[in-house]
Amino acid sequence: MASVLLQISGLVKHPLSLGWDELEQLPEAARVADVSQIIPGRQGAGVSLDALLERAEPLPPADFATLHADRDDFHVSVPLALLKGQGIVVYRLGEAPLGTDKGGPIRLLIRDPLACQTGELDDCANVKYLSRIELGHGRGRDTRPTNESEHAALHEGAGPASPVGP
Ligand SMILES: Nc1nc2c(c(=O)[nH]1)N[C@H]1C(S)=C(S)[C@@H](COP(=O)(O)O)O[C@H]1N2
Ligand SMILES: [Mo]
Repeated sequence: MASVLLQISGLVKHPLSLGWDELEQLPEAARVADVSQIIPGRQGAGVSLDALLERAEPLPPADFATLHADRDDFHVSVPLALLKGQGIVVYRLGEAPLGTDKGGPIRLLIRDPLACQTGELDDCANVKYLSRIELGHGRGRDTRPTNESEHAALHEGAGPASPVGP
């Protein structure tokens, strides 16, 4: 599978274009074999975001990571320092790629998220269909809902209650 699943770009020494094979080749220490053991109710396996960022090597002025889901134009920008130790990049379920029904092919999961809108690293930062991580200086694009009605509308649109998909 040669197609690129996730790119890491911006203020990094080594921009990365990661496909299935590159993700599979990451060492054991980078791997999370079963995300349900860490975050109850979540499924799949992946790698730590820290391991990917270590390989990309953010350059000194970089202090924000912007997580882009180009599929549905959803974006989250969080301080790099807060992400440390928190991000799991889930990309497989059993032997298969993570399905879009679970936010695949790449789903970011935060180990200890705050409730939506209570802080930087909240549930809303669990980005589905993650396609690019852009390192930058200062906050980047962030389209997370900022109030309850926006939040409800977003969930309505994404949820199974919606009669027509995007
Ligand atoms: N690409 C994308 N990721 C997204 C969203 C979205 O609309 N698009 N919604 C976010 C919000 S607001 C929340 S609360 C969580 C919900 O995901 P869950 O139902 O798996 O908990 O996904 C987040 N990730
Ligand atoms: Mo949310």
